[in-house]
Amino acid sequence: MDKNSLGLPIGTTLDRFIKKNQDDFEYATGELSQLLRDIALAGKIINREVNKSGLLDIGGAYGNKNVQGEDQQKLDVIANIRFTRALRNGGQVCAIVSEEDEEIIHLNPNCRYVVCMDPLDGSSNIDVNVSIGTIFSIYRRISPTGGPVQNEDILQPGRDQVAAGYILYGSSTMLVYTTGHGVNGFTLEPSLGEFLLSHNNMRCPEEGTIYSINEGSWKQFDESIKAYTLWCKDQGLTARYIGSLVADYHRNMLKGGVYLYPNTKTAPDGKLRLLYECNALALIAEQAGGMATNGKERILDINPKSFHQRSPLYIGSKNMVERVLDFVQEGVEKA
Ligand code: AFP
Repeated sequence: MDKNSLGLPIGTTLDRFIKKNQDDFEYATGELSQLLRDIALAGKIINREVNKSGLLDIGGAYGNKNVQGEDQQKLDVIANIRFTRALRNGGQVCAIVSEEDEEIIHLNPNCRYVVCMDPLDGSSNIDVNVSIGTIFSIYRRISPTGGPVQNEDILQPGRDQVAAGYILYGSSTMLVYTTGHGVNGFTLEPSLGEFLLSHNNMRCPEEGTIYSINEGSWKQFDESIKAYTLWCKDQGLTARYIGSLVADYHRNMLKGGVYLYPNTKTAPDGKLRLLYECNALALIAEQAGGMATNGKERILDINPKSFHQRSPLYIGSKNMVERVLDFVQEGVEKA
């Protein structure tokens, strides 16, 4: 029987897996375990909404713009509401930073955990029935419980995440997460409504053949990124780009590949958000043996300055990310 590092077989329910994980930590209080269960519950609710989005009048733009100035989709708004409600009702979270809200959402000040999330990433793919995802990062607050949450509780480097993960709404729905002891993936069994362990101790191949970048932005790229992309073609690598970070990342983690969202002429800090996109995936990548960098430093070592800060991202198979770095750093030397 296939066993993971906790000695639990494939098919184990997420609940049981979380409980066993908790039992292995002497001083665990169960709060983080409950929080992970709350996130899984919210994920099931979003999954239900996503699956019927073509049937109900919830697809399409909402008419508002989010803090990034992008059109909000109705499902983005629904996912944000559902997640916030699940975390509020679960009672383990003192504050949320969400892609959809400019300000911190303050919850129970007596709780120890902060959540940064993108409730529905890749939302321009909703209306065309293509994979989308939820991304979450969990931090322990620094300021004492009882008082209001401070900026320092949110603006922590990614290496201080206590847990991180994503939910991929794809050909099946998967929850992938880490608490810093490897990465495990759970597939939703829809008839049971349970996430079951399907991918234990996930590892990202060190080398791969896939590169993922929006080449439509070619004219905006630095010369080093253009050179890297040409090198990929020269090597006969395979280009794959969905435009949903979670889906692109997940494929590359399983098959071996690199995802690039560089800084461009029009977006000098790139597009992706450090706190609720890059950090979570960077922790998962490293825990799976992969690598994540902004071209200058490890993503997990960046000290965030603002909630909605953007960052370039190069992530995936270790050797492939290192090769991107060679090009980027050579470009810096030439400049
Ligand atoms: P949307 O949520 O606006 O679709 O953005 C998705 C995303 O943040 C990330 O999931 C994609 O990898 C990336 O943006 C795609 O950006 P480009 O359209 O510029 O390639």
